Amino acid sequence: MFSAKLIEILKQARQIVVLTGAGTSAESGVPTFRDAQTGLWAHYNPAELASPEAFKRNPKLVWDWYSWRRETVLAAQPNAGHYALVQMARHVPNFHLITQNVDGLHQRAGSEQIIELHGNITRIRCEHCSHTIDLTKQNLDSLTLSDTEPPRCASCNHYYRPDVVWFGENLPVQALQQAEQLAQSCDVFFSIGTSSQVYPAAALPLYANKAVVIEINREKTALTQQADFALQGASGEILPALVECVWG
Ligand code: BJW
Ligand code: ZN
Repeated sequence: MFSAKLIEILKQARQIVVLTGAGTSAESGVPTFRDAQTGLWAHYNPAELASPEAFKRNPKLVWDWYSWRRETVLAAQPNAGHYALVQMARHVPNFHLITQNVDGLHQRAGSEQIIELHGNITRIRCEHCSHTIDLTKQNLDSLTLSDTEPPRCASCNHYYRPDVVWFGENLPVQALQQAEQLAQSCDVFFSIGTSSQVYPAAALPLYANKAVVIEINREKTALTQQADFALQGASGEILPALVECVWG
């Protein structure tokens, strides 16, 4: 299933960096970003809801979209692809996981020291004073909920918003710098389940100029042509098979 050359490269690898995107969680039942528009939300364009302008225009609409997605995420379980990355980390001297995902499923699978580039949907933060609430630890019911607007911060009365990075907003500076440095120094760079359309994350494989770049995706993407190896298929199937083949 995998070429002997690929297996040898991975066996020799000293520093692996993995960048994941929404496709990694698809087999957990979490819709990918561009598919997050089913049912009630079919008429909305995700790219237009994930912006500060949308929240300003219609805070309750954006709040409700995220509440709906948060429920899906909290009910989902990590899949075989998430667990395979936990295994991979145990076999490689230097392993780093960078994710664009906001669902926290890598953490729940047991991956450690994850670099989150786009925040986390299970946290909310005050849009003004940044007071943050982790909704995996505290229930939303503890806030005053209204039918017409998002909950308001107890200390400054501004709205809470999801603690994620919207289009037009800067990524967390330290996380991005660390991700760029890791990409520059690694010998193998995986890009898994991402359409490679959203910057600056999509540029990370370009920083990995000393590395063998391996893509795992169901479809061809903007990166496929430049990748050294493009493994086409579901990450929940390919990753466990690859880890077993190389380190099993
Ligand atoms: C499977 C699978 C299976 C399915 N197995 N695979 C340079 C050039 C052009 C534009 C820009 C640029 N620099 C910045 C910009 C603007 C913008 C941008 O990139 N726009 C592009 C769309 C053109 N970037 C930004 O605004 C960023 N901020 C920034 O750069 O600030 C400075 C600045 C501002 C303004 C101008 C210039 C500079 C912020 C980006 C924040 C992204 N946030 C989101 C929302 C997070 C919260 C939420 O979830 O609601 O993050 S957008 C969305 O995209 C989300 C994702 O993390 C991110 C990436 O998506 P991903 O993961 O790739 O998912 P999909 O759905 O696109 O693809 C899924 C893939 O999985 C597909 O390929 C499937 O085939 C595959 N798949 N099942 C394997 N089982
Ligand atoms: Zn506040």
